[in-house]
Amino acid sequence: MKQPVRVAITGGAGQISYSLLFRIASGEMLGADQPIILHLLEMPVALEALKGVAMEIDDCAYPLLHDIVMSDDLKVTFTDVEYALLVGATPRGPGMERNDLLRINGDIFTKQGKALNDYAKRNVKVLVVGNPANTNAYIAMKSAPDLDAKNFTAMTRLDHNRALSQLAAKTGSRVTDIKKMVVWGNHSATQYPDISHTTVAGKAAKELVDQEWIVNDFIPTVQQRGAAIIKARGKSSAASAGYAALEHVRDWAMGTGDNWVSMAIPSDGSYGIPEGLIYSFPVTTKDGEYSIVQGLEIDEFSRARMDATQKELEQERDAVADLLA
Ligand code: NAX
Repeated sequence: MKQPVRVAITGGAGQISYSLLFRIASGEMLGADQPIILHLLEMPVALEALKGVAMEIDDCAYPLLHDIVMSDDLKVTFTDVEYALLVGATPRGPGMERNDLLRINGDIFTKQGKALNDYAKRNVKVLVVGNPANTNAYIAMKSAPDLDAKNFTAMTRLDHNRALSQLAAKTGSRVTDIKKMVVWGNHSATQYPDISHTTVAGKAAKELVDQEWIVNDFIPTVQQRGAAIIKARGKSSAASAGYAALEHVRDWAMGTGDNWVSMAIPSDGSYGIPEGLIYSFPVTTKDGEYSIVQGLEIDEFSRARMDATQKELEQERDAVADLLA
């Protein structure tokens, strides 16, 4: 049997964690032969609720789960962890400006980045789910100078999965028939779900749907899906977000083969995106490393949308610059 790995999840008592933790403990993220120790972080006020979640996890008697460490202390949570799923964040409250939200979460992710820098394993893989996810990941990355910047990522997998399912429904196909889906940019309403390179059962997706549907239906539906779910359910996406987080880490750790997935990662300058910006790209993964899919032709329509979401990310980055000085 392998040695257990320590997996940190922040916001352990929240609604995303309530679906995510059980699946991680069952082995769905890191494999059926990988024992796990869960490290769960919460705010002091939610520690009692977290205990309740841990009781339920205990009651599943998962064979792979060796221990659960619960704390409101960053050192306890991040010591020796190899995976860190940063889910907890302050939600946008009534009357709160976008910049206020950036700065409140900026403070949280500065501290978490520093603690990862000081206490986590050197190969720790970090996924930021808490919004604004890309910029929170940027802040954590910049606050962890001793860790490889490449190990800081943010989640656009939910957007990617939403795009797959919309296109499958439109073309009457199965999601497994769809290859080479791409989501570019920020996890926000400026994101650009792009089917220019996508195939459906081997045929170019763009030949199966018309441009009018792409512009007026597909792109806005994927961009606004989070808001549509809040409107219908009265709460934000949780189980789908938890599953996307699991898939993001699973694919990063275990490999995608030649299938493309979308991950927000520090740009290496590919496709003209400024270096270091946490921007969603199409990637493949192998042996625990991701690589950006190279050589895609970017037409004018795509470029304008990729630029718009880049601009938003640059504005977010600039709004928190002084926190990192
Ligand atoms: P909840 O409010 O249900 O849970 C968040 C939990 O985090 C709470 O229990 C809270 O006490 C805890 N928390 C807050 N600040 C913390 C801190 N500094 N340290 C430790 N714990 C802390 O939110 P939930 O629905 O679980 O969503 C979590 C985050 O995911 C939100 O920021 C949300 O906006 C974001 N999302 C991101 C998505 C993505 O695709 N990237 C999609 C889903 C989701 O909207």
